Amino acid sequence: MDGLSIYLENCRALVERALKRSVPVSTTRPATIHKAMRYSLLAGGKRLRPILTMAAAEACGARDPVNVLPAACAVELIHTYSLIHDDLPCMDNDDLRRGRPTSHKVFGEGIAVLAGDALLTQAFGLLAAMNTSKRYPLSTLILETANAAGSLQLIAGQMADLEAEGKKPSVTDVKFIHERKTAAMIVLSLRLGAMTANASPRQLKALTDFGRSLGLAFQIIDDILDITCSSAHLGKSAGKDLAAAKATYPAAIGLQASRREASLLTQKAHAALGAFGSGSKRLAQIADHLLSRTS
Ligand code: GRG
Repeated sequence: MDGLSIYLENCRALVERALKRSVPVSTTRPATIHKAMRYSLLAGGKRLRPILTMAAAEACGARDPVNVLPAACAVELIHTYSLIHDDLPCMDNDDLRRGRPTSHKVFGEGIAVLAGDALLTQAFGLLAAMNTSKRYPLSTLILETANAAGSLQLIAGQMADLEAEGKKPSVTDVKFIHERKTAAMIVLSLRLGAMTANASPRQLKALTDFGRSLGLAFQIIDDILDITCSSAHLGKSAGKDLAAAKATYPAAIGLQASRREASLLTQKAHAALGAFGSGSKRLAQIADHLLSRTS
């Protein structure tokens, strides 16, 4: 394994252990809700967002990754909630997620809604119990998170995505959706890591710029993979964007131009890291890794 693969595996192992402890065990009453929360949360997934939280903290000089784990878990809980709700019949109506039947297929719609609600709520519980750094009080971390998950960012992106279905999308519309639906949570992941590590304002701004470019590139690659890969390979339903006439980069500008755009955005992400020197090595490697990913 190369250095990055080992780093990602180590981060993932820490995150998995912390995630297992972040929600009640599945025998806790009422058992079904805790089973449903754990079913989706512990179903694998790349754990990209918590890894970014850890790598951002490291870039800002954090020595012990353990301090950042509650924030890393909080972003993964919010991400998992958004996937459960996005898969519901009233949204994207998906049967497959992280290589398994979706939450509502296993537990029914009502429990899937509640499992998402409970994960979102627990994310704020994890943040509220954190130790914070000198520059960034707890209220700042909580407000950042509420903004990124709220009706101006994550929900705004999902809302615009629903409204755009079936219409020929302009690249401006798709960018609006992707920046909110995907990039906002990636920016949040990085900012929470940076804040936990007491980042300077300059470091925080650099990581925010990095996250905006990386987040958009990540979603463009996701759009491309939806067309070029199978469901079995992705562990989620492929080909749905075209079938549902979703607002995607390939639909707006074609596959080749989308690949070029993702590559340009990755270069932009690298440029944003200029101020860090070798401290941001892992973030730079992750950006390249995401550009060339095949699942
Ligand atoms: C329902 C509030 C609400 C929001 C939904 C996250 C989302 C917004 C929709 C899910 C579908 C989608 C294409 C989201 C864009 C972000 C994205 C690419 C999610 C998948 O993230 P990965 O690839 O998934 O990191 P894993 O399973 O690896 O964590």
